[in-house]
Amino acid sequence: MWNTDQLLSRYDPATGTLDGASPVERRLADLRGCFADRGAFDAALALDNPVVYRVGSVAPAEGEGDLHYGVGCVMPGRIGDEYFLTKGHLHAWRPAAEFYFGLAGEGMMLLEDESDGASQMVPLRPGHAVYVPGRTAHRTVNTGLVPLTYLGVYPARAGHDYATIEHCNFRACVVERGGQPVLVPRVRSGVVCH
Ligand code: PAN
Ligand code: ZN
Repeated sequence: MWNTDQLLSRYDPATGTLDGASPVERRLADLRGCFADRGAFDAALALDNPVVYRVGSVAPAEGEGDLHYGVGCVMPGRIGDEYFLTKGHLHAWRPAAEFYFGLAGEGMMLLEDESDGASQMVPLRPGHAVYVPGRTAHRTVNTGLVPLTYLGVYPARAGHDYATIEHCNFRACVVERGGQPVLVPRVRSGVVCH
């Protein structure tokens, strides 16, 4: 029998955190190479190294069929015209899908199909359930003025492959145009992967 502490984790809307979760904090300096405009990135980092996002993950069990979950919180902000974002990843076990649920704020999920490279953005807001299929790179983008908070649930065996994205980055990015988020091809890159 499991005890209640293993089964229950409480979300605190005031802090955007789950109790019992192991927290990871990513600051601007941790996101080198993620933003399209490297000049704007270097200029921003010269001034400050703010927290861009936090994620707290819960791993109740590791067996086949088990689930892990986490709450992410991305701060509002931009580098040039590109909104603050998470590193993004593919799942190491490629068939692993993920379920996202928006809790607070407003943003987009940036998705990229590994098989054909097609990019898509899907709105993520409170009450939105977003299905991230397997074999799909995913990144969360805060397009609003307050922290974007969301729940993600994924197979325990999914694992995180950050290296593929660190090497090539996403093919598209979410930028502000006339006050609205739009999806555009990423142009300023030092690495040609695609
Ligand atoms: C999420 C992410 C979370 C942080 O829980 O881990 O949004 O993004 P990065 O992992 O890309 O830094 C998830 O997709 N887990 O699989
Ligand atoms: Zn994931």
